[in-house]
Amino acid sequence: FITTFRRLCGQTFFKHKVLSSSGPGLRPGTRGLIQTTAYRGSDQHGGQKNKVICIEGNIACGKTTFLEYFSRTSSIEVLPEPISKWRNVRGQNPLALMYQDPVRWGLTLQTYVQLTMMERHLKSLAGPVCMMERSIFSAKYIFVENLYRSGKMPEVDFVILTEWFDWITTNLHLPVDLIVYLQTSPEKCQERQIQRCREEEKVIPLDYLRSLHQLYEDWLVHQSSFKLPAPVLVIPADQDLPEMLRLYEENRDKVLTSSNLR
Ligand code: DCM
Ligand code: MG
Repeated sequence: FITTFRRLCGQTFFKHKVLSSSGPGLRPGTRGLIQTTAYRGSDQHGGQKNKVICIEGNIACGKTTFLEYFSRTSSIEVLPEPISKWRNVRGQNPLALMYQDPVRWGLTLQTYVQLTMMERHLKSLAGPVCMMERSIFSAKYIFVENLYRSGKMPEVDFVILTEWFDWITTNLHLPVDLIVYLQTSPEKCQERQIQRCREEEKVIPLDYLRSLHQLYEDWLVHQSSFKLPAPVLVIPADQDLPEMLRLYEENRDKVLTSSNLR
């Protein structure tokens, strides 16, 4: 099975020997899933390793603008968050449900976020250089953590999401080369979030943005909470658009060359 898989994909996503038929939860049927995913290996780009850059930051901090800028001005592939899926999965809107009643629907949304972000990471390996919006890591360390700490996620839901997350990150190879943190004040995010006017987000209070901000700062700046999957480049992002574009340009080489770190 491992041989077939390697031949098909040119790379091992599974870190350990879990691909043997006795591996944890991987029945022979798993092979079908892998066969249908045409992901190429991270070391299959003319002998060059592919590079994955994750753009992180609070809600409405300007990640999309950053992604669009690099998409327009470079040849790298860009993978935005799969938010259209979170707003519509077979006619259901788990994002709206989560904002309406986080205690009831937090697990529902975050289970789906975890699945779709895992897909994004696997897709990012099709490189050669790929920039993705957020990551499976911030989904867990920021959003799930925040729901749990604020008492809006029951312990059993948190534990189950954690088990899933640990299994995925232990058994799948989801490499990240660089994290770009767009650092904003919660007040600026609120201003931008009100401007963009996404229906589901109308109920977000400033305190919610403040909690997410603190979790982001502890993770990426103080580096005191959770393990970092990659080095971090911090870009202050409170300025208005022309100044932000200038800063992106100024950081362009750092973003594109420090992704050579892995
Ligand atoms: N979101 C969430 N949980 C996650 C990731 C995102 O609830 N793990 C929400 C926050 C925002 C929206 O999805 O409402 C993403 O928008 P943005 O990219 O501006 O943060
Ligand atoms: Mg976004």
